[in-house]
Amino acid sequence: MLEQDKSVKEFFIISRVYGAYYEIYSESRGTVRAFLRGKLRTISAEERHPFVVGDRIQAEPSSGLDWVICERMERKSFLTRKSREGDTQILCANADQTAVLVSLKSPETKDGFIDRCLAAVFTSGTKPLILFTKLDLVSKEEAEIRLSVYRNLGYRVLGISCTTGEGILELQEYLNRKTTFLVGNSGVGKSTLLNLLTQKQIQKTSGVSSSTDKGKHTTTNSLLIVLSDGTTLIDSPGIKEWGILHLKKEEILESFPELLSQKKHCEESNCCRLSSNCAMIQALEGGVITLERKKSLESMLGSLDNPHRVTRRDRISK
Ligand SMILES: Nc1nc2c(ncn2[C@@H]2O[C@H](COP(=O)(O)OP(=O)(O)OP(=O)(O)O)[C@@H](O)[C@H]2O)c(=O)[nH]1
Ligand SMILES: [Mg+2]
Repeated sequence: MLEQDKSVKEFFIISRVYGAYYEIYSESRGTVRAFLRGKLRTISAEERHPFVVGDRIQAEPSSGLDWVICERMERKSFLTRKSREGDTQILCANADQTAVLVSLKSPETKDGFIDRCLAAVFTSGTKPLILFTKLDLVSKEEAEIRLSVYRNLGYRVLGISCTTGEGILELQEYLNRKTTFLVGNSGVGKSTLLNLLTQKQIQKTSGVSSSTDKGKHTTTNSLLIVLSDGTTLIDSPGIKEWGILHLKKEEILESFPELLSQKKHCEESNCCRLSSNCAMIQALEGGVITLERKKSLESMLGSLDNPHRVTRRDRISK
């Protein structure tokens, strides 16, 4: 009897999270619906996101076609954001890499936004990949100027167009048999890319607003899709602002490659907590970083110092 109990548990990956239930996937079962076991529901009340897309879990069959989630495996990576309101959100678990999608035009993705994403990716256990999308909307020269900033810093950078297919074959090599989390501001083309790579219209997409030049927040739940060769993609809702309050000051500095590379000049092997001897601080003041990137870094550090900054919008709404 005991033997039989053990054998009914099966491994799955969480592929979508709804309020009250989950969709879980395994190669043999495909996608099925699941609920949390009672005991796990109490854990879930304490930890805000104990089960997220990408989590590896064990589940057993329940009544009807549903399954019950019994256990979560240890996460090998996870991507976090923490907003000014103090909310910590885990966006996905166990991805090998995070593809930060940056739209070259319509909507605009600012470098400051990219740097915040890259700082969060830096501590996540996933490798960054920067995908500049909508290559068809700008000239080669314009694209090259933006791509080269991050390529010269040592990032893996690729320009793609879902409209013309440019860069897609090369991208597939980067994605091959890995789990990739697709992230970016609304309208950059995350779902369009997922549909193109799966060759199915799985996700709804919609045009960018002509009045604001912003995306319409079409995707509302993350979705994990496994292709026939095991390549796994996770589409996610557009991010307005990537709160980085979960990061320490030294982690933010280290997420800038031009500063991280200076750490070899540090006298102490452990971080000196950014004293005046810190090689990264000295490099920052010595000008190894461009003015634009220094500004972006200072804005990130500023949001740590002043997490409850009152914005103009807050004042108006009071
Ligand atoms: N010209 C051009 N348009 C594109 C490209 N990729 C996507 N689009 C368009 O951009 C718009 C937004 O695409 P989505 O895939 O919905 O964007 P998203 O990132 O999933 O947006 P959210 O779900 O709101 O986060 C759609 O009208 C797409 O057709 C591209 O390579 N070139
Ligand atoms: Mg989408």
